[in-house]
Amino acid sequence: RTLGLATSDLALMAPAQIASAAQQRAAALGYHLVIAMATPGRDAQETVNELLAQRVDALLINLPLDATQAVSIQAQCAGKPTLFLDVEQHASVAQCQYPSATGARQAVAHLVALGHRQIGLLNGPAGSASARARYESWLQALSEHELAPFCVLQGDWSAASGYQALLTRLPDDLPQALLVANDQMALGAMRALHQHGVKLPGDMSLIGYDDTAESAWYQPPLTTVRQDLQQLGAVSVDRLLAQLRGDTPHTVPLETELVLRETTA
Ligand code: IPT
Repeated sequence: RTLGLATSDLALMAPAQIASAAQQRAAALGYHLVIAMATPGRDAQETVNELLAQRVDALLINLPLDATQAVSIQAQCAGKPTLFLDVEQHASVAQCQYPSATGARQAVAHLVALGHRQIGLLNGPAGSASARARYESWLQALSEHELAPFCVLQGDWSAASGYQALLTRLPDDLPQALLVANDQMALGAMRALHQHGVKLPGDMSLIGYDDTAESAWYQPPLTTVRQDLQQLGAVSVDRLLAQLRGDTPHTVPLETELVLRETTA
């Protein structure tokens, strides 16, 4: 009665909040959840091995993986149920992920409705399946309004990287609005904008992605694409247990939601 969670760095808010929810759900259902965290210089295989060595019965994999890597991790788990949370959508493995297309469309439609045409992007790291999916979805959504990105910046998910990315455009090479691949980078971006006297939302609009528990407490409170991380943690445990028992999982569809706060106008 032990489940494993292989996770991205828990210093990041989203994986931490997913792990917390998964832990609580597993405990409520009488399961132990052991966690193995990716660390620099250790590949996904080694992280998963740490769980297999602890004789877990089934595994949640919240590590950024392309399709080939995911299939080989699944093979490594030798018939134990696996469920992937951060994998290329076309991968032929069991997945539990929020689709990026809806969130991107919601965010772009909101900015276009506000009259913005110069829309910049702040991407997550190139090695992340979910970051690439968000980027592709933004491009698609922009093209549906006959737009191309005003600029494309990149960070590594951290607030510091969002801050650095904005410094490359400041003081005045800014879009009318910026779509950011996660709320932590948006936090750093907001700090850089504040330092240069750029007012949100008066001078620029900003939309994050995730809606972590902190995002309502930014100054100003962050408009963002919400993935319910609490729900993601709980639902992934439910689905993994259904796989373990051989039940057909009653699949709750996961849908993002645009949460309007105070960084867009
Ligand atoms: C994804 C978050 O959206 C992003 O902010 C970052 O924390 C990343 O995880 C870390 O890997 S959520 C994941 C389930 C795709």
